[in-house]
Amino acid sequence: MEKNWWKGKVAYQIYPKSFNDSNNDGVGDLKGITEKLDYLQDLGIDILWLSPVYKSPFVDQGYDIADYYAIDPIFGTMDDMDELIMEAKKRGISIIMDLVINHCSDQHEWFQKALADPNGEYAEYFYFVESENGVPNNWRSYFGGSVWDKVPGTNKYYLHSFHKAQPDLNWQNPVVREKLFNMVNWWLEKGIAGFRVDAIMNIKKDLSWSSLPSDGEEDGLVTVDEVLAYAQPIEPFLTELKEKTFDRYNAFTVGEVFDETGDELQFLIGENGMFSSIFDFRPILLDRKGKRWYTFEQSSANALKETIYKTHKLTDSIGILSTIIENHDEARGATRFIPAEDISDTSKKALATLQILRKGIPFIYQGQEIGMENQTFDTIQEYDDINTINEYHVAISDGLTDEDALHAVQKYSRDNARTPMQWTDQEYFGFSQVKPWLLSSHPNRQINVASQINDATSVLSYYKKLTALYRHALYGESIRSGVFRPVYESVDHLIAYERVGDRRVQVLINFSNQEQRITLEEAYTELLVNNLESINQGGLELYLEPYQALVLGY
Ligand code: ISL
Repeated sequence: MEKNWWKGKVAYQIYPKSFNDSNNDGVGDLKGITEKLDYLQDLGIDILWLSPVYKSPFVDQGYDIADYYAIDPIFGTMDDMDELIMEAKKRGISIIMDLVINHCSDQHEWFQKALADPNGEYAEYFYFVESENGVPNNWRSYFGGSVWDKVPGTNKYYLHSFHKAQPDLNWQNPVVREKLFNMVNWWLEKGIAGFRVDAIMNIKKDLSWSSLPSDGEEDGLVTVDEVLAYAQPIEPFLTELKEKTFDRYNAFTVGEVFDETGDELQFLIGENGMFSSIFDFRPILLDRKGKRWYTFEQSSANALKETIYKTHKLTDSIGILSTIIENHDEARGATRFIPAEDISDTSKKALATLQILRKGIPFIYQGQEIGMENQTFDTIQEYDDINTINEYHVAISDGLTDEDALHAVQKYSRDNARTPMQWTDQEYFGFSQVKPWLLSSHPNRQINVASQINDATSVLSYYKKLTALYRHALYGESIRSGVFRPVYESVDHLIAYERVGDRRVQVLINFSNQEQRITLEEAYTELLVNNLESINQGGLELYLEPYQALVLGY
């Protein structure tokens, strides 16, 4: 198999609980995914990332793994998994799993044994730190509160960067590393093609456990995120992981890495980098004004454009990014990136064009391809996600009214993207015959696959047009591997770039509700894609309608 077989591919993320429920228990499952492989093939998907399907108590929806070698019964059996891998392969689709190895579940056998004997060998699988006077330091977990919880019956505390049901694994312990590596190889042996690697920059800890100045919130704590800078070096762990596992199988890996600096890119995704690719979270992070969801603000088209240009400038000579507009942790891209009054099929198609044709591996998140938007939940009780519930309570304790707190979490809740995939406009969306595990108060069921699949003008059909360009006889090579080059940079709200390989493809996106005029430098050879029915052109003068996107071949 070719070394970088994954270059120029199109990927899709499945959130298994919410994709397709084959046995009508209200929860999606593996057989449900297998049933939809033809749909995915038709969409032009090469790589399928499954969010965790391992055995789990689902405190954090599967990102708390109780057994790395077992499929959770709500998803089916290991036979179902084998069948999915095989059926996908038949359709030219590679499966990648979610690799969650910073932490496991408190229900994992290792943690249970550690609790049973807090001085025994399994205690060394975790960070059990002795402390006489309360918690060892002032670090705040990602989901709120201290990262420390008491080991019952001792004066020790265990570390959890995320929820208290997600104890961090002790990567300092070579036995733990070896067991994790064996597990990774076991899955690769099974025939999966690689992994999306969860929260991987958290595996190295600052073992001095020093407190840091509070980040200014009332609890006097500091987010564990800030501590990562002191947890160095991480290289030896990542190198060992890569050499003992991924490299041996020529696996595709995409790291969940945030806030990487330009200097780190070579190490992360360069020629001999730790991962095949990492996600480009920069467009998503644009909203992060202040620390809490209630302080976040929607970014502008110009900010988006600037970030994208900068990112490619910084990265493209080094490695390949994986691009997203949303995922299971984020708001829906349409709602995040398009001003509410401008959301339409046209603007969704414009956003799609921007992401899918950038240089990189586009990851389409389930439902994105039909233009699913944020969901409305009327009360905090209707939410499932632990992060949402935490952000709501923080907002309340910071003095927001119930209404304002709810408003903030509505916009950024992880549940926005976790509701069932909308296959039809039926009561339960053709996802299930029974009430799904997560349901918004007012589902926007008019957005569904059935109504779009045979409509040549639908968002879904448009996504297919974009992915088809990856296989285009004349222009495919440029889309798959051509250089990214910004054009018409100074034109307000116009996000425009070329992909230059054997041929030249120009992508022009008017990301605004105002008409835009530009003068083309030369006549194009072929209009490859237009998200509107017509093109308003006089000679080289081009009038772009609001949110019009054009893909021109030269
Ligand atoms: O979700 C977030 C913000 O809404 C992030 O802080 C998130 O927790 C972080 O990106 C790590 O995410 C990953 O690991 C978590 C899990 O909850 C997320 O679903 C996963 O993507 C812990 O395993």
